[in-house]
Amino acid sequence: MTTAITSAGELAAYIRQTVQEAPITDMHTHLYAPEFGNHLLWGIDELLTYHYLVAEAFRWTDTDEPYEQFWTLSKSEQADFIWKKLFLAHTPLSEAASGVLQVLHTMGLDVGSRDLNAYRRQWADRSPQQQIDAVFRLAGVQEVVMTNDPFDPAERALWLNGHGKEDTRFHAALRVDPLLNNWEEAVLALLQMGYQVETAWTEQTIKETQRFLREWVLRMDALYLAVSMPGDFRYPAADHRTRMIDDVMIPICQELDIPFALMIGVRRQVNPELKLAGDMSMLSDVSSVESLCRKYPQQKFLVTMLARENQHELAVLARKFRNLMVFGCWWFLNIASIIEEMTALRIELLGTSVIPQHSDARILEQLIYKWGHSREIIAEILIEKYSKLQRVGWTATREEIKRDVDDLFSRNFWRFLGKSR
Ligand code: FIX
Ligand code: ZN
Repeated sequence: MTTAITSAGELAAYIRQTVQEAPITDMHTHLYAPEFGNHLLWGIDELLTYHYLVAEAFRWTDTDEPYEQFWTLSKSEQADFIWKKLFLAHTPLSEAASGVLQVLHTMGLDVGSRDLNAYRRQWADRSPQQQIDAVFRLAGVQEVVMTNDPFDPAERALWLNGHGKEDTRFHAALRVDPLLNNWEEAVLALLQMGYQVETAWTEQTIKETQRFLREWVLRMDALYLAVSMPGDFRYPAADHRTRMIDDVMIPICQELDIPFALMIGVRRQVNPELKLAGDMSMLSDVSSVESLCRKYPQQKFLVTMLARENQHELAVLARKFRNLMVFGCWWFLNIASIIEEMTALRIELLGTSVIPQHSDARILEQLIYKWGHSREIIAEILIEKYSKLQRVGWTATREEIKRDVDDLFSRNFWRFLGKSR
């Protein structure tokens, strides 16, 4: 029995409810399963010292105040500093600052008290597992994909000791930026790990780097291979990146049948004094992604770009290549005004064949506000689009709306991986 919705008000209400209840697969985060120990960041002090807020707090310091003064503080002292600067001395209007308050509110805390120590006491007797269960429930997140780095000795040791796959809500993605962006350093690390490589691009180096990727994809059961690159990435080019992509990464992704995720447009460490907060965005070259999609029509590419100015061209490119799946409103784009702009243009150009959002959460509780704001914005855009159809006599059924929403928030990702959900 189909259940078409004929009234505009009923349609809007049903879409809001369906989006609010949609189970989410968050396909790019910096979260870790509990067995990764301190790699998993959670709690109010971690929320307040999120690198987005560090950057914003420094804007309220005098130019003669040494950055080092902040970095020598303890985690809770850093959180106190940021709380004073961004929440008490100034109103927390920014996306990242207001997000902290959204988390406190959703967790049922008394936001109006403005009592940071009272908030801290709320976390005092919680375990990571309990907090993961609570936050996943509050955020409506079902599964997340981690960002797993075998070049990080601490994480590498956990995987080599058989950890990493105990909590099935956490999936792995193999992240290998050094292979593309810092080959000299990567060679030293690969040699230490027992791979017989050298800086020169020899047959043996190619084979051994392939072996590295193959072994780690299989060890992690990685859903995709991921790299981030600066906007000056060009493909094809007579350079190391093209050789690494052509000779190593694509062959392994093809052999193991996994997508290749490209996150393009970051200019790392423009202000190293800010540490993790010191990265910048830059324009990217969409035609390089076009060349990759055309050269490798069987290879699936998950692509997100960091510059707002690239979004329309990237969405148009996705119309040309079915092996290209654009995803997320990445990093500096994950703000209400741009999520709205990007989601509208993507749906207008691609319909529902897109992954509109990922959270990029670094701290567990961020899932609550990052998905809270995205659900609201995406729902309003869908209401406008379905209402337009209703006005000309196309009445989507409840089942069709739920199908479309589940595609956007989860199934498009799994289908692109070739795994049903
Ligand atoms: O390269 C990435 O995965 C970026 O998302 C991070 O480097 C960045 O710090 C971040 O977390 C942005 O949201
Ligand atoms: Zn990220």
